[in-house]
Amino acid sequence: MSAQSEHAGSSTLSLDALVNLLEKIFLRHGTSPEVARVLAENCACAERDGAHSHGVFRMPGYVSTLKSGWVSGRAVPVVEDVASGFVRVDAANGFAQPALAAARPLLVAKARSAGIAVLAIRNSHHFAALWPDVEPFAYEGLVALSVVNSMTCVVPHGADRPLFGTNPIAFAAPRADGEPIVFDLATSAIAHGDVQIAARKGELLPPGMGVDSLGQPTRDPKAILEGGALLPFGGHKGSALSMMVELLAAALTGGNFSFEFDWSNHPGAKTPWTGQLLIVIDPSKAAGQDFAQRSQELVRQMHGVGLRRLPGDRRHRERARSAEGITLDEQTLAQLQALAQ
Ligand code: NDP
Ligand code: PYC
Repeated sequence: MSAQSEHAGSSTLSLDALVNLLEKIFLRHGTSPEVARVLAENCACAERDGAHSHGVFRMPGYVSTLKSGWVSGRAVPVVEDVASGFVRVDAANGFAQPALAAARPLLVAKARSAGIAVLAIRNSHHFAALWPDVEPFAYEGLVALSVVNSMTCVVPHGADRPLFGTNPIAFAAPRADGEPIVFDLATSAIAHGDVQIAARKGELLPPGMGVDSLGQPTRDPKAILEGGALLPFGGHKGSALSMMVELLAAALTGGNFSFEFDWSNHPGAKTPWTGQLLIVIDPSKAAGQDFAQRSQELVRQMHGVGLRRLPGDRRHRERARSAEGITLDEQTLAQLQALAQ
């Protein structure tokens, strides 16, 4: 397939062509080549997998944030080997993904030797989907869990004002005959990115996602974005998980809680300045049968009781479809090309 083909109203790009275009945008806005590559791959892979709230939709936000001086696009993460099962990274006010990339070899070596290892990233900005951070570990036979906190926009269950971020949790585990088992979910009823997309399209949200500036339930995404707030998923249960994410991703790493940073002096800043935690486990150290066989058996049983869709199935279907190329509408492609100029 050629790098780009055109159809009425849309263009289809190969993954490489999209990565190259996004990389150009990051470089054009002052990031180092290393940061540009990592973020471009992350964002292009989200688009490829149909994770639209964190695909190319995010590029204008990355650009306005870089322009605002809020984040350092040339940060060099500082990796610290602090204990047999603990790695710390100071992302130096840069993005979390390059910090993870810098610490990854040490983290994996520790997980394999100690059976478990923690990576605590602080002073970092995460503006992306979380599954790309955990899925690669499962392809290497490891189990991985990650949490990241974001920006105050979620009302804790039982409270009347926002405090928590949308705080996602992602998990990945290998399985014997198939793609790894991966889920990645915001602890808010809906991701902030999806509220922005609904507002742009002029669509109403399902009930129970958020409140307006007076704290009244609303289905209007604009009312949520303009002074309103989101609710946790699952009432007190999602709220407890969101609290846990604040503790693990911020308190434990040395990063900011979602309510602790103030970007008001940086108009255009969109990336939360927080922290991220990863826990990686080597299941070969565990008792019992091979873990990947056991997870395969669990999936078999789930299918046996009628389950049609595992978390991750939709993404992998989209990924397979994107082997033919990633389709962008003309307006989106033109916007990306303009950002690269
Ligand atoms: P979704 O609710 O769309 O999906 C959550 C998970 O559930 C996914 O693993 C999804 O798999 C799976 N899933 C969805 N529907 C079903 C179903 N019917 N049956 C089985 N599994 C299902 O995601 P969210 O809206 O909660 O989050 C969207 C993204 O936003 C995430 O990638 C998250 O990391 C990101 N985010 C990032 C933040 C940050 O600070 N960086 C903050 C908040 C969110 P599949 O993917 O295959 O559909
Ligand atoms: O979609 O909630 C979200 C989000 C916050 C930060 C990055 N994405």
